[in-house]
Amino acid sequence: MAATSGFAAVFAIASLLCLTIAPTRGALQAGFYKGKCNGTDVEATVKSIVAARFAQDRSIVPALLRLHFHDCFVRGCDASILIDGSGTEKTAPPNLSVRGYDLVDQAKAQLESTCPGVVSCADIIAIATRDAVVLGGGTQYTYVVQTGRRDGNISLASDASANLPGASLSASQAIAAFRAKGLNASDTVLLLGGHTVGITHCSFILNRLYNYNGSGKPDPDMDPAFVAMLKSRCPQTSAVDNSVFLDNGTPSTVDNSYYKQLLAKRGVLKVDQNLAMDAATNGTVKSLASGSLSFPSLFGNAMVKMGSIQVLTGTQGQIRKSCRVVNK
Ligand code: HEM
Ligand SMILES: *[C@@H]1O[C@H](CO)[C@@H](O)[C@H](O)[C@H]1NC(C)=O
Ligand SMILES: *[C@@H]1O[C@H](CO)[C@@H](O)[C@H](O)[C@H]1NC(C)=O
Ligand SMILES: *[C@@H]1O[C@H](CO)[C@@H](O)[C@H](O)[C@H]1NC(C)=O
Ligand SMILES: *[C@@H]1O[C@H](CO)[C@@H](O)[C@H](O)[C@H]1NC(C)=O
Ligand SMILES: *[C@@H]1O[C@H](CO)[C@@H](O)[C@H](O)[C@H]1NC(C)=O
Ligand SMILES: CC(=O)N[C@H]1CO[C@H](CO)[C@@H](O)[C@@H]1O
Repeated sequence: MAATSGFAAVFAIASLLCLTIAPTRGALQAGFYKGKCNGTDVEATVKSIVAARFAQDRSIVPALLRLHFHDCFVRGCDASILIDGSGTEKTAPPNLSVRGYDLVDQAKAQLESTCPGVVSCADIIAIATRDAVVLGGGTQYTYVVQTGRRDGNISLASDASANLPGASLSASQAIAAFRAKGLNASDTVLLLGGHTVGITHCSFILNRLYNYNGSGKPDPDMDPAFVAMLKSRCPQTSAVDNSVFLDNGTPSTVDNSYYKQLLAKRGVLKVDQNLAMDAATNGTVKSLASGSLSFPSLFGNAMVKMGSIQVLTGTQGQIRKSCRVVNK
């Protein structure tokens, strides 16, 4: 009895401490903003802004996908990548050409005007990315985006350099990098499928085209005709760092073409091609290429999982007024 009530007392005190000291931590949920913005439909507001941009520039799809990935892998999906200033995440070398900041600003400005202080920048990124994926791939790519994230107030370039995976990782290194974020091997293959759209700069692949492993020759794991095509876009020495598509089947459509390219040895980054060469991932690549695993339905699940990495919820963090600046 004494033990029970002693336990109860300790429990009560612990609960009280949690309520008063620790920030409350809720889970992400579908439709978190329903009823929280008077008449404003938050998701519809973001969607119309993404649709207007997409009508002018389809490359908003890869821009937002990569922005969301870089945000989530560094300190969790807390919009820390958006913070301006010297030494913040976006100034780190791996940020190279991360885009989409202006679209997030536009959505934030509109939401602040109708619903001030309520919608996090981290949720704007997640919602906008989902909308972009559907515009780029069609309605079969629809997924229910989870919301309720709060914004972080720390952004360090050193975190970006430490957490973002390199372009030449082996499949097992890529799996390990994703496992460190709570994602498994299937998620790794599915999420690298984000490379179904967008570009890479030549600097990430010059070694594969001209001097693989110091051999003075191209990477033998790349189709020779494909090497020749990429060389024409990516001269060995050039004043400008050109770009090439990541998926040379259907470069600007969200679809399973990326996996078909890998099976044809037309993977552009080494990490992409490695997925088709390693026994830990090649089965998944084949199934996604053939359609026996459905990329349209599984990609959204993996995106939801990526979007929940180390999120701040409840009273943690803050709702930034400007996505580029931590609130005072
Ligand atoms: C091992 C993991 C990954 C590595 C090493 C990697 C590496 C890269 C590199 C080197 C580029 C080219 C950047 C440039 O030249 O500007 C790139 C572009 C891109 N990445 Fe990844 N990435 C990874 C995972 C992901 C994931 C999980 C997603 C999204 C779900 C993603 C989406 C994109 C997109 C859409 C682009 C094109 C960006 C654009 O066209 O503006 N990547 N990635
Ligand atoms: C809702 O509208 C009321 C009255 O106009 C306003 O005072 C309040 O700040 C609004 N709330 C939100 C979350 O926008
Ligand atoms: C990865 O996790 C998903 C659920 O999040 C699950 O459906 C899938 O089977 C897992 N894959 C592996 C290889 O464990
Ligand atoms: C290239 O070098 C890496 C690391 O030294 C090695 O694991 C890989 O097998 C080599 N690949 C080829 C095609 O020579
Ligand atoms: C995957 O690669 C391994 C090793 O190269 C090979 O033994 C296996 O048959 C491949 N699996 C598929 C589904 O291609
Ligand atoms: C930053 O966030 C932490 C909690 O995540 C909070 O304790 C701290 O007061 C915040 N600092 C600022 C400047 O908002
Ligand atoms: C937008 C931005 O801050 N870009 C930076 C990305 O990283 C490079 C290299 O560290 C910087 O020169 C850019 O200014």
